[in-house]
Amino acid sequence: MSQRITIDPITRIEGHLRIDCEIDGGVVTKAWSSGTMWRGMEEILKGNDPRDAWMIVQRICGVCTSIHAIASVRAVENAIGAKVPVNAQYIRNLIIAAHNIHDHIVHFYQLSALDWVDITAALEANPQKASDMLKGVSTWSLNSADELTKVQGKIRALVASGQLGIFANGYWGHKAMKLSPEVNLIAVAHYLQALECQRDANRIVAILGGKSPHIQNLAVGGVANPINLDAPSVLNLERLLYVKSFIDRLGEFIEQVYKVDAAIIAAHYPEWLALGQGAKHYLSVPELPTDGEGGSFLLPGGYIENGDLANYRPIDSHQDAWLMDGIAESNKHAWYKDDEPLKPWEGKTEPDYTGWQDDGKYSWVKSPTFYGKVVEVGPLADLLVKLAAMHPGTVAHFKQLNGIYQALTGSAIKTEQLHSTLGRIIGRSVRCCVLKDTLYHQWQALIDNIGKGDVTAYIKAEIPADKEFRGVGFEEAPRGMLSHWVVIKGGKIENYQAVVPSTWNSGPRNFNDEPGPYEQSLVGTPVADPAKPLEVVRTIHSFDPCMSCAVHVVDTQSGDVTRVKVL
Ligand code: NFE
Ligand code: MG
Repeated sequence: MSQRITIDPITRIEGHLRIDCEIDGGVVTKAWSSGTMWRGMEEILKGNDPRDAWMIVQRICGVCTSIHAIASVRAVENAIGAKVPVNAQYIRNLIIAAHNIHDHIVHFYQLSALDWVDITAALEANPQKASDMLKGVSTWSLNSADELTKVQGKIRALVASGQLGIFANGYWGHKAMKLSPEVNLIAVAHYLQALECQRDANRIVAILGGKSPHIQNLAVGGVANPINLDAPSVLNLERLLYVKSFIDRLGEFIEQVYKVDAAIIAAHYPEWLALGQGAKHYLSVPELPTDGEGGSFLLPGGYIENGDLANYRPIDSHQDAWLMDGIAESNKHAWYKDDEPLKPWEGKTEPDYTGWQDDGKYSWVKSPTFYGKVVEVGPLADLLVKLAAMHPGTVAHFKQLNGIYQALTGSAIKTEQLHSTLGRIIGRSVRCCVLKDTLYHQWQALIDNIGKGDVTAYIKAEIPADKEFRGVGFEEAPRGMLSHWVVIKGGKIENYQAVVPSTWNSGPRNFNDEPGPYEQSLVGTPVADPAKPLEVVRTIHSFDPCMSCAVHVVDTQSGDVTRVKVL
């Protein structure tokens, strides 16, 4: 007899996500992913100066704020052919890298670790034994027995108080939890230390961007940071050295803690290398442009079909016509009209709420496709594409992580095993290492360029009112490929669509009734206790859902949207 479970809401994510599963014989046989929250940004953008759009659209999300802002200025710059000074690219790149690192650290430790770590079991650990386990793989000073003893004391006090606070409502003691008490203790210690380190990443964003979340320093045509190494109150040497101090601290945490922990978690749950496979088609875009035209990038992008890395197709530019032509969104199973796929510049967002229909409409998230295919975006796509491209940093960091895994398990992770729940977790850790390297690189590039006497960070961009423009801004965001599409007429915004990473991954069945990546990834997952579906949550969390991004609904044309009543 099959059984239906509904998890609503999924917690430790951003926004409102409902997951339904049909379970038969202890295994998920069918799944539905539904964005249950309606938002509307549309009327605000309509008729605005395109140069202001970034400030508005970064309110799509409080998590990946600067990401939307940068995608937006890129879209407008692309539309009008604006050049961007290299200093501005470097400053934006530092913000992108720091922001992504922040996001990944928070995901691994604060949002998903508790799916694998049993906090209360850490009480049985021997702190000295735990500390000894890390000798040889990590030089992190806070792995000492003293430090771990202190952390154990904190947990003991929490448990004794009967109020687990931030650790309340976990699946403690669940059969699917497999870490030893010592590894649980290490993970809790790093959970707490990560709260400090993620702040360092955000400080980099705040110093360069004016504040975080929601940076203030962008402009179509560059950035608004006045550069003068010797003057007060501008981007000067003191501030740049301050940024560097945070890069150094972050770098150590990522190398000595995050990379090691990702390998240790994987080594204790190797069965999750065979579970959670999503769409098996992967898309990512090149990121961190190093010239004013956006023609060369530090990190490669590409497309992989059917998981076949040998047939990977590189994407070298954000203006790649093949990339742009392949993207469409459809609404057959989403609560909007226009079931047929539409290209983003022609995209519409007219609501059509029907209530939940298993075989009809059941989500506010649209279904994006690439040449008609359901594709996964995000850290796993990013990892596979970069491995296929033989990106040296990615290859080296993955090898190192895999070395720790192999030392613990006796065998190495094979590339084919990365199409999995653990593949996403490993992908994020490797990506964090790579981005940390780019922080050093871009910081030095900025210093060197300013040292040559170039302090230009902005070139004023004019938008002629007598022409119509179309532009697209791509970005490799923490959850994957993001694109903003703008149509400009009479100097004002005529249409604006964002095709967002979590929309790609959390989308419902598409116009061919093919399930989206979340939905595909759940089929075949064993569920030990349907009343505590920890296994389902593990895989969904591995995508790091952000539903306010996924259901942003940015459309400037349909006035109807503001009159709809939801649920
Ligand atoms: Ni709201 Fe986002 C990222 C974007 S979304 S977090 O990363 O773009 O899916
Ligand atoms: Mg959209």
